[in-house]
Amino acid sequence: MTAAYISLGSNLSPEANIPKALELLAKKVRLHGLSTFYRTEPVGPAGQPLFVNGVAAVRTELAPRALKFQVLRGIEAELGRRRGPDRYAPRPIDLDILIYGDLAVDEPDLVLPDPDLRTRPFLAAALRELAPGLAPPPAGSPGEALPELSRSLKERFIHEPQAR
Ligand code: PH2
Ligand code: MG
Ligand code: MG
Repeated sequence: MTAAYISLGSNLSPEANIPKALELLAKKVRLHGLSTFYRTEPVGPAGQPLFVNGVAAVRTELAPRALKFQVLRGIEAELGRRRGPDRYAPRPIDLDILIYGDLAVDEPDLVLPDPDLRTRPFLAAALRELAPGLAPPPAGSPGEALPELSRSLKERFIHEPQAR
């Protein structure tokens, strides 16, 4: 089993799509921790809806490429995401591997740890809650914490003591 950390982001009906994504994710990996979820300003072009972002702690037997291209991309497609040329297009759900064990990978379609951890304070802050030793110091504010949503997601999806 490998410990991995997966980021969730949505700026199309996030209150519906984040729980749906967690439900599907929990069928494929052991989901054992959830960070606070934050409402965040869109990174990139302005004029998009605000995002909700958070991080899940999981354990898995899946190799990183299977986790990304079969499981995470499969869930994104199931929730209606269609990938086009605009990598900043609003999306019902985006699932990224932030950390996979102690693996470092630098391939055209997979970079681990996720370099966005260094530039997006909401990712570093959320990961820090689950794995303080693995997160870079957040460079700036993570955004507005969403305590109600965060609590309800933990209640619904986390059945073991929150552990790393
Ligand atoms: N993802 C993007 C582009 N911009 N902004 C926020 N706040 N959160 C995201 O997850 C995000 C984004 C595409 O990678
Ligand atoms: Mg992303
Ligand atoms: Mg992605």
